Amino acid sequence: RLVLTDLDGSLLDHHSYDASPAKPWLTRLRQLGIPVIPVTSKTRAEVSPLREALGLTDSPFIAENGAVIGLPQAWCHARLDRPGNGTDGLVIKHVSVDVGLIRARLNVWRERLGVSFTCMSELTLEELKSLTGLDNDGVRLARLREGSEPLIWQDSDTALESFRAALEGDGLRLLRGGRFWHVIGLSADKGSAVEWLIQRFTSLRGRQPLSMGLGDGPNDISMLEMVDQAVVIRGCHDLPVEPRTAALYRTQASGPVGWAEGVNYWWGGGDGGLADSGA
Ligand code: 2M8
Ligand code: MG
Ligand code: MG
Repeated sequence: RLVLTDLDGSLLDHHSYDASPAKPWLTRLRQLGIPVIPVTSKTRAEVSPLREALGLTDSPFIAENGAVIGLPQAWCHARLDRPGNGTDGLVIKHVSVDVGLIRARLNVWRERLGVSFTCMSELTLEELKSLTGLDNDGVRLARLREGSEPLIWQDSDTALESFRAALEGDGLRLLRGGRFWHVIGLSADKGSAVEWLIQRFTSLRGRQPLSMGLGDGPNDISMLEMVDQAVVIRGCHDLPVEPRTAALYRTQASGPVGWAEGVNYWWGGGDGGLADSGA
């Protein structure tokens, strides 16, 4: 089995970034050897201390909405991966377009279309802190981007559609996160990265995993459509999250309380639960 999970607003509380209510399930899954894989808009630099704090260092992770994939040794393929080009012996795969190119194209379209937005890299540290509730260290790590740029849209919905079309011509797309729009390469999203990881698991273990996915935002839909069992966690804002999948559970609670509710729904007991499966 595999758990693939969004962080902000899902495993972590949208405001406090706390994961405590999910801890009993995290411990149980670790004891059973079931990987819990972060699939997030956050950067590799942000994910690294979180993996340590949440006890997820044996799991791979997907950062920047699918633009960056990190693999621990046990997930590496002797023939396909060059050994440990990342910190902690991790193999890092960059899937998308380099962030420098994304920023350059954003500046071109801002001028040509005359639209208004502010990129995360243009916000002052103080602005970013008050917008996200992150501390000094948090915003510093959030700005270390490799394959996607978050931005705050400050123009009309019509202008947003022209902007979206212009970006598509460049091989770029817009994804909606909790607070920001994220600009990323067209080929990258959470769903494609999750599909890639599930294939990797299957080729290493010689069998398909049963996969559960949990998320609260529109950028989680592609991931939720890729897994066997999906959980939509109640969001803090009214964003439509409508994955096309039959095996879907919507939680009553939001954040990590909803996360535990979702895992409990699918794997807590009864048919398909962990108690009678031996994982
Ligand atoms: C951004 O991501 C969230 C995820 O939904 C958002 O769009 O609101 C990212 O920039 C991430 O790196 C950062 O940690 C987070 C902080 O709230 O915001
Ligand atoms: Mg989220
Ligand atoms: Mg997210």
